[in-house]
Amino acid sequence: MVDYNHIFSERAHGMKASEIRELLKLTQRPGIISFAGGLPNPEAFPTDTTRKIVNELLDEIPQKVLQYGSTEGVPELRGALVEHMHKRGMKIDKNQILITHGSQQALDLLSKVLLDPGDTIIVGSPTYLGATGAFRAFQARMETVPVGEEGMDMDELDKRLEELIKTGKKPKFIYSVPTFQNPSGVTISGKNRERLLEIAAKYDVLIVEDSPYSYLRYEGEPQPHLLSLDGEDRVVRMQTFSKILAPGFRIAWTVGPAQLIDKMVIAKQATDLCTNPFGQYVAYKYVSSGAIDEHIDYIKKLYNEKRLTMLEAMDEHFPPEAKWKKPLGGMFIWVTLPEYINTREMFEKALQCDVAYVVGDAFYVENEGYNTLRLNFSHSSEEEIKEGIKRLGVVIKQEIKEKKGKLTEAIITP
Ligand code: PMP
Ligand code: G9A
Repeated sequence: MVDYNHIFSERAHGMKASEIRELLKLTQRPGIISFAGGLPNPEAFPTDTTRKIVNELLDEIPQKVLQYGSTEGVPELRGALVEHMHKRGMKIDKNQILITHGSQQALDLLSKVLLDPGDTIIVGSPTYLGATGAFRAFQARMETVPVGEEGMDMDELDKRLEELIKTGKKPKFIYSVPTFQNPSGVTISGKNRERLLEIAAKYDVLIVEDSPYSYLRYEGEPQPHLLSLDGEDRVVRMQTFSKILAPGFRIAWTVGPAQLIDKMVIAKQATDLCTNPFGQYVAYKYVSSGAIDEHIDYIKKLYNEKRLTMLEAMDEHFPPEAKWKKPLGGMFIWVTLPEYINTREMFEKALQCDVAYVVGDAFYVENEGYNTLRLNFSHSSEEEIKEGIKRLGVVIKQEIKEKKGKLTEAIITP
């Protein structure tokens, strides 16, 4: 038999399976209540409107929707997105937009055109594991900066950049999910957004603004997008239809300096030629008719109710040792347990009680966060949220009791 381990590239050896993707297989088991994957609620899929749009497209332009499209994306969707972004304070041209198969592909293409093996980049601690998976596949050296209640720690970022540059390891970019971050739910404050742009300019590094959740705000005032604050072609912004329409279409858009977008287009030619035109035309109809805005209003209402239900259930069932912050938007609640708890060890026990979460350490590049976990509140029904949080509350209380007992034993009997 062939031993592939001797044949795989160095790059392939460095790749790591996504914990979320692996968990998805596990949590599809009947009876399990999963707060793991960041999945939209199936109730939120606009099937009637989509059916109508699909019929219209097949009647009106079958020769376009079933044909190959241009690598940049179909012109109608790119045009509609330019207008959509203008209305939200982002003045961009059509040649600054690339349509990709999800933002995940944009992260991959961006890495493909910017990263050589061993290049340094900066990511938050914690940060989105799908992004670190893409960066790792291109053999990036990831330096981390702590993410606190106001997002990335700007003093630490400034210090770290200075040190890295002094030692000849200038980062290519800073990767950030500035609004309702996955996994922590935190948003970078207005003051810190300006500071981030200043720091990036001071050290001349790019900023990757990955923003799938900015439209899902349930409370508080919107913060300016990093792209709107940028006057130097320093920011590349990613948005996706996955969380506001349906991830099944796999349609997202990246906006950035034309020079960078052009290179990503060439990289995409070698990857998949073009993003699926059928899905792009559906997305175009949603954007150009304004149906997307109506749909966003609908899901915001739905997800807000689920968020409040989960928070209320957590207040009722979680012990005082568990800590979390109320997220003002997005899809996640980030929980920190006492330091003597390992959520990876506890995961097996949760599964036995038919409830799942994502272990927090999966969102850290370095060995950290073993006492944290991420809960998704968008996917489950209200009933599942109440029941699942009750089950998880029992698991957490039991784990604390057990581990605390062991800790006391160890202190008493040295
Ligand atoms: N970035 C972040 C921060 C995400 O949370 C996700 C999805 N969970 C993605 C990118 C990828 O989204 P998609 O490929 O579905 O557009
Ligand atoms: O299904 C996926 O991998 C997308 C979800 C991401 C997440 O749970 O953060």
